[in-house]
Amino acid sequence: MIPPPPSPAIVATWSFSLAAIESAWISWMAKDQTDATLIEALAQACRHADMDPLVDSVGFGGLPDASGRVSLDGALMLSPARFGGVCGLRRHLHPVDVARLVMERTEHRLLCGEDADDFADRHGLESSDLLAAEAREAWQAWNARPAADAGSAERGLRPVDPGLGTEAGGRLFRPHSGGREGAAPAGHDTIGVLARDGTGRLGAACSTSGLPFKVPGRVGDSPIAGHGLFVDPGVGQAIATGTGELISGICAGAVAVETLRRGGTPRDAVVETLQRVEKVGDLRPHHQVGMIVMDADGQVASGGFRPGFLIAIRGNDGGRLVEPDLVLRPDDDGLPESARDGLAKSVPPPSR
Ligand code: SD4
Repeated sequence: MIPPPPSPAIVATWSFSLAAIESAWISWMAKDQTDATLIEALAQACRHADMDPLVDSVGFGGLPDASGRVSLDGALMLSPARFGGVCGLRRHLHPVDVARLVMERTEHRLLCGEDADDFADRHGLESSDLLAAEAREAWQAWNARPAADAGSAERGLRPVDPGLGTEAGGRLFRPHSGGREGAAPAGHDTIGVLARDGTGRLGAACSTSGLPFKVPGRVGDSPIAGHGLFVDPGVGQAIATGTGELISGICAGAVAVETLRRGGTPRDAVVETLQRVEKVGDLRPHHQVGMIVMDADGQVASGGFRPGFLIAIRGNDGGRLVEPDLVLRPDDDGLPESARDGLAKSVPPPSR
């Protein structure tokens, strides 16, 4: 029997992505399925999140670095040969659009900083101010906090998806108090998107403002192939979100797709990747890693290192939010045993 043609699908990280992939889906499904329309769907989903000031993790609304300036990272990938990434953008709101230009108009894979902004200018992309008023206020509060509190506030920032329909909207970060209620302060995270069209074509993209109040110049996993995303046509694809230092440290995207290549299922790939995170051994209370893995047939699995991760899915049967298939440490909402000094290395106190 001839199997039915595979259905197209988009899956993405965190509940704020649901509106983003819905918008991309509508336009995508109105077009022929080509590389170009797949790329456009990925870029459109990311642009949607970039533009929402209530999403405090991506684009406009993203939290700034320790100097009070926003910097954005992002990437687009169709295969190991068709990849573009960009990091440290300070003037362009849509990293995936710049990454697409890197992929399509250069022989390079990754551009950074001011030169990446200049490159975007030369290709006609508009500059804009990236710092939303709410993000500026969050930075001012962070910057003004008593020196004695340095470390404690950052230690509590762990991405916890409030779900749809809550007042927290796209805000993922809240002080880690052991409880799941309460106002969500400004925070951060990434939109990561995996798409597969009806012909089996794969593609991934991500856009992020990175860690809040990060050391200026810090680059996370999102713009790097094999770290925050990886696509190997015929094998599968993966996207990661959360603490970029952990994701990069184990090359999470590559690990996940290599698990598929060895014959593992998407669930195997998620488990293996999260277990490697655990083996890193320097886990702090604010650390989180979320993974989504899709194989070449379109089977999807997702997982979080700790509770608080949600996945958005859009297919022919509609859009929905789902809990991850597995949480490696389901009861771990408190201090991990490896937390020693409680000062997040990736988010140091201000230098003053
Ligand atoms: C990063 N993983 O830069 C990205 C985005 C992020 O929590 O902040 N996730 O580390």
